[in-house]
Amino acid sequence: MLFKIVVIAVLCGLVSAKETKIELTGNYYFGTTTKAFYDARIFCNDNGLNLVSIETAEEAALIQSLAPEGGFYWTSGTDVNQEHGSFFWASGLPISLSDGLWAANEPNDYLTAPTEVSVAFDLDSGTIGDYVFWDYYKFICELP
Ligand SMILES: [Ca+2]
Ligand SMILES: [Ca+2]
Repeated sequence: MLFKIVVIAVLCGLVSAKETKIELTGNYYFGTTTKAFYDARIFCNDNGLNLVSIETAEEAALIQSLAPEGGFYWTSGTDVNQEHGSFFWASGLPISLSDGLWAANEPNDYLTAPTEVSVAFDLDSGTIGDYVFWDYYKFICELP
């Protein structure tokens, strides 16, 4: 009997953990804590979302207008499983090096990082840059 109660309690815990409701702003969720890139990606996926793909300058401006605060935010952009320095959004679109979203002198970390690098969005300047994936930043999730 006690065993059954424990099993039920554990199962309920698992279910409620999966059903964590996070409040979206438009199509986005602005994470308030900082996480390493892969932990941020897992957090979004566990909530039925993806890390944000900022495909256009218009979307960058929209995100700036919706965000509750400035700072650096992880996006879905990464060169993992690609040629080093070849960046893609989770949506599948490539992030061209001639893309106007890149900050001056970015991307640059891919030139020296021993592993893949990922893309963070600087909300204050509206630009992106590459950073090592173990850096801690806030993050933005987006509805798939
Ligand atoms: Ca998007
Ligand atoms: Ca960089």
